[in-house]
Amino acid sequence: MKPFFTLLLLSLLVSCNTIDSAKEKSNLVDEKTVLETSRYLHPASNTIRFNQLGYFPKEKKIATITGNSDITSISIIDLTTGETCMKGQPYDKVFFPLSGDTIHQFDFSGFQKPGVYQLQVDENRYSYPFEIGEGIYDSALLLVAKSYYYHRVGTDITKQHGMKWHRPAGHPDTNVLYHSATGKKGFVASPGGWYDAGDFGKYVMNGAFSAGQLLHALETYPDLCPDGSLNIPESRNGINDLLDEIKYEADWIATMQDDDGGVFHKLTTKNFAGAIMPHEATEQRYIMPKSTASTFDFAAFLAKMARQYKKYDSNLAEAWLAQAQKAWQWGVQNPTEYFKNPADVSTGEYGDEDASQEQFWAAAELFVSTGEQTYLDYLSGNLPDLTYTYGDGWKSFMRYLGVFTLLDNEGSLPEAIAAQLKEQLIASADDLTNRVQTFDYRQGVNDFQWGSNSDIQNVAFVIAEAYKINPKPAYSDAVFSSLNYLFGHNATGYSMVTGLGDNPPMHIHHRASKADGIVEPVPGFVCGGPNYYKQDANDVNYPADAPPMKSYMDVWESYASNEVCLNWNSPLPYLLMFAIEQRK
Ligand code: G3I
Ligand code: 9MR
Repeated sequence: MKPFFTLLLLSLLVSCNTIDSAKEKSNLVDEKTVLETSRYLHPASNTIRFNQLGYFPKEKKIATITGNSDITSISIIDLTTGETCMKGQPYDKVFFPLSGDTIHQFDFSGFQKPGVYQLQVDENRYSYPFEIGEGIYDSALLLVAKSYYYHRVGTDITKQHGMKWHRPAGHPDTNVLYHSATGKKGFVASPGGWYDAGDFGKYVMNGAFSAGQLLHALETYPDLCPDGSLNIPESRNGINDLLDEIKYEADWIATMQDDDGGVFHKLTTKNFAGAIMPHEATEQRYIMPKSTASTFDFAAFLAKMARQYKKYDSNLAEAWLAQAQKAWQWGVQNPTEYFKNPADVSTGEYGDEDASQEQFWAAAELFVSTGEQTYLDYLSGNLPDLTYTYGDGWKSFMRYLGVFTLLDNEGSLPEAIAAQLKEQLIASADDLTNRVQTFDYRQGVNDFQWGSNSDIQNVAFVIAEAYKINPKPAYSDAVFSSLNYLFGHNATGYSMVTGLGDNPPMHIHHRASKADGIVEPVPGFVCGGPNYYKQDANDVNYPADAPPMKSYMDVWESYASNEVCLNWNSPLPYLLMFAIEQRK
């Protein structure tokens, strides 16, 4: 039976809101919590799709039953009593074009009694067990936020904090060589930070962006990952644990600035390593050339971080802010330094040939952190278009981050700008909500690209921000249904997050998970998800003619659908926090 941790949370869940409860919460993120297995009353079939973490009592609840058979009745069985507590009728069959399935749906929104249940379809088909309750996301939030700890570079992942996934430190990065394409010579130290993904690279583009999304969660919901909640080395140091974790990345990113203010694009080997543990990957690492996009991205993140950190260490916060301002100046003077991999390098490129979004985000954070007119002038003349396009991930979600920061600080903006941004954000959210309501499993995406799971979350992120301006139920429903997709209400039957739900990915493209000899992958990671373009090498056996929503394989070989990555995890703490706040 696969590991999961849905049911065991029932007796353990605690309020996520107070520092007083942090001690109990840290107990949740431990090995026992992750590994306990379920007690099914009836063997389950994964043809019945829904959110494997469960539902809030008052939430809309729709199960989708695949398998093309005619279904006449569905019941809800209470697992504590074994009794049938509701009988219902599915809707008529319909065809789902994105998954190629003919399905029935069953709406049990009216059933609101907290408990643990299985759905019974006709005589002998049963779903995974599921919970109805207000605590369904509390521990999931902590596990997902904690996943960044496992990405830490240059430090032991200890048994105390890493549980069974403890491992020796990898990549001290104290002797990193300047690649000749930088025009510089010699070695430099650039230690720490997070691994980007399944690979061991450190990329400013994606690191700063992901940290920015996490910081936005922290700014919006400052109390939901308090000190002591994540069981990381800094727990109990008087600082919010999520902020401590982000600082680990900030300390590395701050080392990536050249003397002239420009920021080096990445720190990687020339080629990807094999499937080995971090400490076994000892190839020479290089600092790669500077880029405009990374420089603005760096400026945005450090300017944002400075605001959060100043109450703990004002000197450090000031130093970061000064670095951010210097980066801004370099970016303005060097607007078209687009990064391309040097000829002898094949690690991730993270290229961006239009740095205007990074610049907008940087201007927004710098303006809010300094109040200086220069930044406001830039913002006023460069308000972005907020029409959402798929693939709006690390490259272009940055403009939204800028807008969110500005609207969170509306008081410092000229009224006309605030009004225009709000109007555009609402228009974007309305469009996206309409997409959610239209597409098969009620997810906001119908073009499934590399990292589609992040696209789905980013759509929900925009909608959740619009909810701040106009708290209408259609918006919160759309966010919830995106979470439902992620945790199992989808065409694959997987919960897309390791260690969460009854059927999570087990063979992610993550080198440590592949090489550590432990059956369960490192927990709390969102995998990339269905990718219709299937850009893997030719050794992945997707189902024949896999339709878009089924272009996913839980195998190590599928880096194009089953890798994990900083920016695929980073919207999730925010979305879970949104949900937790809406649970009543
Ligand atoms: O947007 C186009 C779409 O219009 C087109 O129809 C489709 C088919 O050709 O391609 C789409 O672009 C793809 C893009 O991802 C967005 O989906 C590119 O082909 C594809 O090559 C690109 O993949 C990127 C991948 O690196 C390969 O470079 C991913 O965005 C990016 O997230 C991923 O990032 C990697 C890092 O390089 C290294 N670390 C791991 C990380 C995650 O896999
Ligand atoms: O493992 C690599 C993964 O981390 C990257 O995101 C991906 C795309 O750049 O590439 C993977 O490496 C593969 C390489 O591109 C082609 N040969 C097989 C490698 C995976 O084992």
